Amino acid sequence: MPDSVVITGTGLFTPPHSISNDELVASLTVSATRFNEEHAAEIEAGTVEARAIPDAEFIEKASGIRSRYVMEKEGVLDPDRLRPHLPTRSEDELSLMAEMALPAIDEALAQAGRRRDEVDCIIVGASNIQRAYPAVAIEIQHTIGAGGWAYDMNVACSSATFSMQAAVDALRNGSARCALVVNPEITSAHNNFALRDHHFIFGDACTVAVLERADDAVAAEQWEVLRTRLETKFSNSIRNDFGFLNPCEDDARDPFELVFRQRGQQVFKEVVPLVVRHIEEQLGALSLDAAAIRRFWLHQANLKMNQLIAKQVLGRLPDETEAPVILDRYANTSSAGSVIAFHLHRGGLEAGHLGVLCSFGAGYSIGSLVVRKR
Ligand code: CO8
Repeated sequence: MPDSVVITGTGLFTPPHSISNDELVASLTVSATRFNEEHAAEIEAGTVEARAIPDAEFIEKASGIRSRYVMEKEGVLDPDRLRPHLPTRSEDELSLMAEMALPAIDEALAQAGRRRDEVDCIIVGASNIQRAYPAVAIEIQHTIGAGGWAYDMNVACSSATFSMQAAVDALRNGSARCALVVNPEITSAHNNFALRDHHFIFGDACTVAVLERADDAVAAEQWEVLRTRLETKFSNSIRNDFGFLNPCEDDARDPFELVFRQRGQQVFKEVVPLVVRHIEEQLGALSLDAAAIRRFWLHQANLKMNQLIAKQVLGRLPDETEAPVILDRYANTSSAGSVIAFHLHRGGLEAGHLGVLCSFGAGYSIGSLVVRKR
């Protein structure tokens, strides 16, 4: 097929610091206990709400998460701070998001058998971009000596699949020949670690995928994109109000009250049926039965959620090779999650085998690709 597009390589940057549930719970326990002692009188009078004490057992049971990687650990675990130390960089220094992307880009390009200067399209997709402009994607393009064009986009946890569809479209219409989809997620900087309901959910990572026209591809391993599908449906159940209007608002709000928040149970209930229907329609359009799919690389937010989605799509519980789990070690890395699963768990599949890469999250947004190993 002349307009066939293939994924020819993937790369992963895993930050150097891991935080276990026990470590996270210990620091928030100190912080919450201290707060409650300091505000004992107001709490007693009912004018201040006591802070809840977290529980490591709850976290693993409710989510399947055991640990997460972060760009900086000491600040997150400091009970007086509860957020990473990320020193200000000058304009002459590489931005943090570009820096974490470089090792993943090189790994992905090596798999694809491509040089940095052969890239002519870079799309950075993430749930938060560290500045409005110049685009981090353009900074990466400049740093690696790529040609063509680059831009940033944000569709929260679905940023990877949405940017992959954009890359597929660009390759098919001839506006690019070698596209990089880069998903640098520094979730630790937009999570409120003081909130018991949210402090355990996220982790940092960066993934990269190389996409090319099948005619051009030289990689030893290639995954043909049979179909992409994107879907959005407005919801306030996952929200982040941090933005450029904040300093102009008349009622100033604490920046850490503005970052990520969600109604987790509602998200779970509403998103599972949407994703199941999305995958069924995606497979239906290709006249494929779910039984034909060897692997589901799903968004990594919650283990029970993924088991339920896979169970409803397959009609039975998946085994661990069919719907690989990486959230136990990485937690929810937003858009990077399903790509990490694809990167680490696509071994053992043979030519002709089919898989589905699917992400879902804030917006709501759902994106998926059906791929076939060549
Ligand atoms: N320790 C002890 N108890 C806790 C803790 C904790 N750490 N956290 C909550 N509890 C308590 C609650 O307060 C509640 O207490 P009570 O019954 O007294 O009210 C009780 O435990 C039960 O809480 P929940 O009902 O919230 O527990 P759930 O079983 O629903 O599990 C989950 C919570 C794990 C969050 C679950 O609801 C879930 O995973 N839902 C799906 C969420 C999801 O997929 N979200 C997608 C978000 S990602 C995205 O798209 C945004 C991208 C932006 C990235 C932003 C990066 C920062």
